[in-house]
Amino acid sequence: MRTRAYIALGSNLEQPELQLQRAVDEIDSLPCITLAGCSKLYQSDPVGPPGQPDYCNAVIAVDTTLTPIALLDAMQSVENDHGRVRSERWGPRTLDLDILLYGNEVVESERLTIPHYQMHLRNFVLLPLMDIAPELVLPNGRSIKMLAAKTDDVGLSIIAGSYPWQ
Ligand code: ROI
Repeated sequence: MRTRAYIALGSNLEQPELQLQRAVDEIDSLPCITLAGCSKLYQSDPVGPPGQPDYCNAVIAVDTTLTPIALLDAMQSVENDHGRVRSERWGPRTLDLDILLYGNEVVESERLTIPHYQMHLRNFVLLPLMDIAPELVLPNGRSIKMLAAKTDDVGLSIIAGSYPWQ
């Protein structure tokens, strides 16, 4: 069975735009995953410890036959291929791939929480999601449109339109 999932991409090290472009291409080429949509490319002020570079952010939709945990493994292996080192909490990173949603499922395990626990708070997630899935509704019944209306676009700007960005 194929499930529509949404993944947030973020990078603020080593040519962030290129990191995100490459990551989308790599995810699309994985077996069991098909790219179904891609937001515009955004630049955003860092959330977390100050003094780190601005981020590039985007959100993609994928159709996959992988289970949530297998999808997490696949995303972590793409992160690792991009030289991701897990050090400081909320510190700078070459590539972050967060599973936001997996169909209408709720997952609460040691490794994985779906929906992503902070997605409703982050304009760099909600506004890219609005690009590709404005009618989306979370498992708890809250709509992306309503959540996006409650956020603002402070610190967020569009740096490229439709995919492929470069
Ligand atoms: N801040 C921004 N703007 N974008 C991100 O993708 C991002 N990712 C993170 C933290 C460190 C919380 N801050 C971020 O993981």
